[in-house]
Amino acid sequence: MSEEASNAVRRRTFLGAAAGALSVAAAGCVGRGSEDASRSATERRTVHSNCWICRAGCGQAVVLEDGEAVDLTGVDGHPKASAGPGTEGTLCSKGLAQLEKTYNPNRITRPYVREDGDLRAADWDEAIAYAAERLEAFREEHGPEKLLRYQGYPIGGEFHDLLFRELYGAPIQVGRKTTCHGPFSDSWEWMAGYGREYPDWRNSEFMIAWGRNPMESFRGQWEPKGILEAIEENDATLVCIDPRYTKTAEIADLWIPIEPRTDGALALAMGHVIVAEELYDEEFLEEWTYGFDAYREAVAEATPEWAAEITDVDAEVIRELAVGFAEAAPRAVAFPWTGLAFQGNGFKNCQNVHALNGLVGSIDRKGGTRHWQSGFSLADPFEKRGIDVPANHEDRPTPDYDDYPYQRHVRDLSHNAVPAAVERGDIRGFVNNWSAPLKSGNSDAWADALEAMELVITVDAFWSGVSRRADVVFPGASALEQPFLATGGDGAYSESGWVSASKAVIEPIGDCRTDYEIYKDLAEAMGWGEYFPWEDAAEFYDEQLSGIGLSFDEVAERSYEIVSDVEYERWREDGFDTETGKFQFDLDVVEEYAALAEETGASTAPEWHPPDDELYGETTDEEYPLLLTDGFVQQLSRGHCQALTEPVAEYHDRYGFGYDDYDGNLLHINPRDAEPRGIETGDRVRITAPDGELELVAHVYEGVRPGWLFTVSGFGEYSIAPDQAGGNVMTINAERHVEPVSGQVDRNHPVDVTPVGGDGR
Ligand SMILES: Nc1nc2c(c(=O)[nH]1)N[C@H]1C(S)=C(S)[C@@H](COP(=O)(O)OP(=O)(O)OC[C@H]3O[C@@H](n4cnc5c(=O)[nH]c(N)nc54)[C@H](O)[C@@H]3O)O[C@H]1N2
Ligand SMILES: Nc1nc2c(c(=O)[nH]1)N[C@H]1C(S)=C(S)[C@@H](COP(=O)(O)OP(=O)(O)OC[C@H]3O[C@@H](n4cnc5c(=O)[nH]c(N)nc54)[C@H](O)[C@@H]3O)O[C@H]1N2
Ligand code: SF4
Ligand SMILES: [Mo]
Repeated sequence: MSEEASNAVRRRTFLGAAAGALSVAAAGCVGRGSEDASRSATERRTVHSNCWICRAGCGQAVVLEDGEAVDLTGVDGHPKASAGPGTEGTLCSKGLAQLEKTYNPNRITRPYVREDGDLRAADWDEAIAYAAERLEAFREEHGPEKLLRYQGYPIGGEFHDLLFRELYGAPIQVGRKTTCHGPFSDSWEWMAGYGREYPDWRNSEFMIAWGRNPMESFRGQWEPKGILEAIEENDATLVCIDPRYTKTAEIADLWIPIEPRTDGALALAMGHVIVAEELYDEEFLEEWTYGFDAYREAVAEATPEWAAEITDVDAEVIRELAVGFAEAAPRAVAFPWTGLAFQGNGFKNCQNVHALNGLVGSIDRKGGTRHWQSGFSLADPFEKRGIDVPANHEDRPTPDYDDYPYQRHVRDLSHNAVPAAVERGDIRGFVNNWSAPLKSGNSDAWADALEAMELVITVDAFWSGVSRRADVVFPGASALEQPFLATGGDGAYSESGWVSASKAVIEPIGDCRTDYEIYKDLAEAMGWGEYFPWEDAAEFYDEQLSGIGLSFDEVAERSYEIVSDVEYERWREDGFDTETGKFQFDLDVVEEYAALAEETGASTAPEWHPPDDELYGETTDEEYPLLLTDGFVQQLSRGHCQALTEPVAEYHDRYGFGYDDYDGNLLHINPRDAEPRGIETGDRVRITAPDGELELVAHVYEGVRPGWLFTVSGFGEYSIAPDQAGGNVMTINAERHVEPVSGQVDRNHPVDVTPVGGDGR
């Protein structure tokens, strides 16, 4: 390799992340080396892959040495790894940690089956035969509808669906909408008619990261880079609304450490100003919206002074924020995500934030929100081969959804309703693909439920609360070990659709297998081999890509391809895919929501509901005066990197924390809450809540709002962290912690904190 090329692969970190590769290579865990790689065993060479840690799929160049991956960098110009055409490709520190992940000594590298109560190692033939037999017996005894499907962000998710939904016939999956984004995406879908929006940061002039932290929790490098470019080149304003001082807050023009869960009130007050001062987009409102009268009525009394009392944001600041946003529109975007989605009153809060974009007409417009669409369709490999896939999951009996109205009207099971469904006997088995559900909601009840289930099958790379309780554990291949295909209309190329593909660049470690192989082998053992005729996933992807005249090999060779133009303002031609064909401020026309509202008394109109201990989340009181939630930092994923040394060390370094004695998550607590409780940085503290308690180590810090506590998810009991270090906040979560419209887990917990050990405790 030329010196220039080898230098090229060294410039690699974004956001100051440390390099993590070398210590891994030194650890001596060597891959077997792929066929391809072993031919050039004595050379270094660079091949393409895609990072899948945060499921963004940043294109990466992987340096192979003797068949082992030794270095990584982003691919220049890649829609996810760069800021756009001609710009440098980079990976974040989590992406770089893939080397450590791949060669991590704690990885599960062979199948396991349960025998006489214990898990024991098995070979593949035995594990597949055992799983197939147990699945068949389960179906005969209980019916396929008693098997619950669950997926994280797997690479071969469609093959899991094919096997367990279409062929086996299991109708129910607990999806992302009750663990990640239900309130945010349901409200958007009902208002704008499409499931996902994304901010057109790069072209924006006024960006509100609203309960979002895109400088740390980005979906590909294009997001933070787009924001930085918008600031530099468009002189854009960035506002961060977050009770935590994040990296987004650090670079923002305005940081608003709002009183948690009052976001909907702030949004209504901004709407009040925009309506009162007639700063809205008149043409858009008249021609393209439904329910503006209801909106006008909802904001009539919602003055900045009213909201100031609720939100702890100065009325003048609210006015300035509203005017700045409206004046920059349509190049203005207010974008919420998990900060609002994880609230018990999150649906209403998201509805009110989305409404602001409608009010100023920044819908699918340059610099506003963007419709997540690719502008092209791939071919259907089943159709190409004349394979008629059955839909055995259809018309299966579903459980009796008496417990919660959202289950009757909006979606099947919520994550938090699973343990009760198991207790009732509605669910008796579980197939899991790359997910760690025991950090996502009522985890103690979930752990008991997994133990009570008759059959648990999982694909995972590490020992987690699920894999430890499984009857069959299949060791999955990581991103470097699998072929990959992603398509997107979200990325650095705001006006283009793209595909990105890569081959497996190393052979799976140990006895690990790709997702496709696992599901194909299982299907064959169950008599469904005809539905998996492809040699490997690469062949399947190749047939998909033939629909746009590309081959898998050529895209993998180049890493990505721009394949379509995606115009803005598609609604001008197509209208909105909603009940009224328009952007909807009032959701009374949405049948499922109207039915739910009638039953619960929730309004479909844009309103704000405070937490009320009944429907919309719990309130703090004298016994539990502080509010605790968890989330992400740049260095870690939700529950994916906690087994790795480098990302955890980088996270601790960031807060100046010595990590020799403690490998877990830190409890960020404001000095005003810490001092009266005698808590100092480094102290072990006990968090008590109505439904349990947990221990963490305190980090006393001005960067969280008084009265509010924050930690990082994915540590502690049931996690993949070595020795389950740290604390799992979801051990204090309970079935009732659910947002009432979407069924999403509510992750806001009233708690108190005391130092461990002192004062007789
Ligand atoms: N408490 C709490 N819970 C949350 C969140 C939170 O902030 N706090 N966030 C929520 C959100 S937004 C989301 S999207 C979900 C995500 O939740 P999940 O989809 O469950 O994702 P992860 O927790 O990252 O866990 C992924 C699992 O994949 C495994 N894994 C890692 N690498 C590989 C691999 O290469 N191959 C295979 N086969 N397996 C692998 C890990 O061991 C882990 O068990 O979590 C939600 N749950
Ligand atoms: N580093 C990293 N990046 C990721 C992921 C990851 O695991 N790690 N996961 C990916 C996934 S699955 C997702 S869903 C996205 C999520 O992307 P984001 O939604 O941007 O993720 P968070 O960092 O959780 O941002 C939510 C912010 O809301 C704040 N918040 C909490 N409560 C409130 C409140 O009441 N009001 C307001 N206004 N703010 C509040 C939190 O302090 C937090 O900073 O990130 C993606 N990118
Ligand atoms: S943003 Fe980071 S973790 Fe996510 S895909 Fe890109 S490199 Fe991987
Ligand atoms: Mo997520």
